[in-house]
Amino acid sequence: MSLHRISRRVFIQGAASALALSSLPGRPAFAQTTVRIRPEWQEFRSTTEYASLIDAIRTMRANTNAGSRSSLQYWANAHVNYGQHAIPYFLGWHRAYLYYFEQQLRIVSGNNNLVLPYWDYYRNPQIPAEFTDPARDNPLYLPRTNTNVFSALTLSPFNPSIWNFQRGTSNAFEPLLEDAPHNPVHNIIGGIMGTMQAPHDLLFFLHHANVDRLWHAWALPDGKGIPWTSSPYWSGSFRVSADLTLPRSQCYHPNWVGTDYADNTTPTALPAQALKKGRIMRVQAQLGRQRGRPPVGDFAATGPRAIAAGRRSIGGARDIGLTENSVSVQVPVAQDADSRRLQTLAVRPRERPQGATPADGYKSVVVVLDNIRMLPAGKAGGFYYKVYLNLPERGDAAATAEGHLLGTIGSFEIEAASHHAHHGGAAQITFPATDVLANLPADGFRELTVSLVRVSGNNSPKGRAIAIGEMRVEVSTEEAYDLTPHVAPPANSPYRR
Ligand SMILES: [Cu+2]
Repeated sequence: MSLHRISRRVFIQGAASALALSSLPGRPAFAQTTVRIRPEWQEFRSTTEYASLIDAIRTMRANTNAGSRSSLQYWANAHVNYGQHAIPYFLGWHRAYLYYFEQQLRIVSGNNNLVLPYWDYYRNPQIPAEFTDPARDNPLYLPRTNTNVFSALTLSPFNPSIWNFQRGTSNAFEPLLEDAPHNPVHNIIGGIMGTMQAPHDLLFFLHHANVDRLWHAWALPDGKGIPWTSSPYWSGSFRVSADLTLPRSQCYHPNWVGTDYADNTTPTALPAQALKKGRIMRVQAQLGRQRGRPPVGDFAATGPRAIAAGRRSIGGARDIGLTENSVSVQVPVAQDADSRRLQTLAVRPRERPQGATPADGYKSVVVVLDNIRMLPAGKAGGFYYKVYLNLPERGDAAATAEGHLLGTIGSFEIEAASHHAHHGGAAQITFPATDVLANLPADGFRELTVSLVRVSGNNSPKGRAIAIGEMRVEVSTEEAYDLTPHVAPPANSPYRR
């Protein structure tokens, strides 16, 4: 297999340098002439580059000068201060970030052939053994809460219906991939991986190389719904750190940052751990077959009210504590007008009768987790929650759960939200719910139920781990669907070759 890899590398290097990349309209003038193949960890560890990577990480961990690009602290700070999470460009920003970090690895190691390997947890969800050996001189070892990420995995982003790219659109890949497996891999591992300081753990970079690979694999062969580089979407630059920027458009395709992957296929099945003790684990969570939704907790209701311009709460509940047990939260819809709004919004724009527009200018529904924070029992991470809307009360909730899923929450998302909140402000996590609502049977909408299904690893904590000040359902004047027609990339796109 390495023979194949080497010949491919040589071919790509030759092909790329022979092409006058900058002469094509819409294609940015980038100087990348070498495309290096990032291998999977199991292959990488037997290459001569392995020792260079270990050396570089040992050096960068020992360097405590946060102002130096040769310290891991520099990269952790860049991620904390400039990382884009739960907002547009999650994938593009991290591609730029890996590009510069990989260059730094080459500088620190002095090995110009060094590349970042990726960890394909869809093949092996167990953290590679090199990372879990607690020997004092092992620069890859850090204390982590769990060592297997099987329960973080999902095939949802690779469903053929997921064709759009940008968030704010239905069927969009970027927010879906960020939501899972990206966030839950951070959360299930826990320790520093469950925080914004995650780049202290080399596993962060293997995880993100895999996320980047999955993006490219999904986009093949035709670029799917990724806007072409002439779109305003790609104008401007990413700020990667205090002193590094990269044109956004350069992150359209991995070759433009000098990267390709040993395997460019999307996962088609969950790994073997899916079959434990002869039993198929269906939603990898506590949603058992024939069990219905988790029991409804006893929470104080909050009333409907205006939240901000264009945002209205139609009801909620306050002081919700999340433990190792799953729980459902009931949201009464007290006002008839709000029930009617939900009824209107539960029909996708293309399926609405002609002329029917959402009442009062409200165009979307969101579920807001306001003033959400980690409690001491949850600080070491190692768990997350899947958030569902209106799971069936009885019967096989697991069978249809996918269509009810709003997203996931764990320490990683909560910390990211805290960074976005202004000084002393409350962290808020918002899940788009319009498209999920449109999947539900229209039942009058007198009440909504949000279920928080706990997903644990082998070593996850017990007790109150997360507190939510208020969970509420809001209608908003923001558009839930992108109805602009998609323009296919031109013939000179690397996704058209
Ligand atoms: Cu990440």
